Amino acid sequence: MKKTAFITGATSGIGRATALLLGKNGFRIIATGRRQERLDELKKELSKETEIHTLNFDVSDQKAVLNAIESLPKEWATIDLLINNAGNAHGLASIENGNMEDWEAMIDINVKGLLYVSQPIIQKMITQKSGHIINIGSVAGKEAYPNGNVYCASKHAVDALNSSMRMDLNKYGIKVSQVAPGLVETEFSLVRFKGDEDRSKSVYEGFDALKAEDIADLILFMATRPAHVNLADVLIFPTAQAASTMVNKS
Ligand code: NDP
Ligand code: 8X3
Repeated sequence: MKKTAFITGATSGIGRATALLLGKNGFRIIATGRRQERLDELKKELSKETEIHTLNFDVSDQKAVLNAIESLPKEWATIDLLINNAGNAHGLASIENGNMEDWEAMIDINVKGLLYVSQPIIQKMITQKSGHIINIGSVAGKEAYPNGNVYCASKHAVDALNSSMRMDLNKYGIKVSQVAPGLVETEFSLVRFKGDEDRSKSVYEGFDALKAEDIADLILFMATRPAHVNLADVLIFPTAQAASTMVNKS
């Protein structure tokens, strides 16, 4: 029987690439996000390969998260793999100039949203006596960088939650893993720079950035290891990157 993967932020970038790859490799997909037209498009594309169910909710709205998970039809009630991927950076500013709305958004989405989604799904996994959670952290959760302040803090929180969750869920046999990527060319910088395409493009110029598909490959590998193997925490960089602030641009 196919396993079911619940992927947050499947409308773009890493989440979308992961939905497509897992769907082509034996998983049924529950794809979530806020942009309905993107969910519909993904459903159309993926239904040729596997069963797909979509849910439209904002991860930072706890009621909406609970309602969406409760609304799952019986045949979608068992979740084997949760990929906590939804998230973004909002702004890049020195701490004294930071925008409070951006700060709230990053904490509400990247940290609280991850918790809101995880708890009801963890309850299901405990009842099922199995499950795997893959949290999408970042190199920004391993080392801070100038102007990254609140985004880095939110990803450091994901890093801490990943470790602590793994300890808390150890007694239930539930795997908890993190993927911590460096620079991946997605809509990430477009969101960070509020739609400024030139500024967003310049982040990935002069070197070969990771592609969303590279992260999807890694997630598929992690999700298909034997039951006794857990890749607990994987930092993945483009070859040109050695640290948050060190990229070899020629
Ligand atoms: P994208 O901007 O391409 O994708 C972000 C996804 O998150 C979208 O599907 C978006 O869907 C979803 N999302 C954002 N806010 C919310 C919300 N409030 N509620 C529900 N869904 C939301 O970026 P990436 O694919 O790059 O980002 C995915 C993850 O990877 C993030 O957690 C990011 O921090 C992390 N990451 C990215 C790196 C990079 O360099 N790109 C590097 C390291 C980590 P929608 O707008 O439809 O709701
Ligand atoms: C995204 C990578 O370096 O832009 O988490 O913060 S970075």
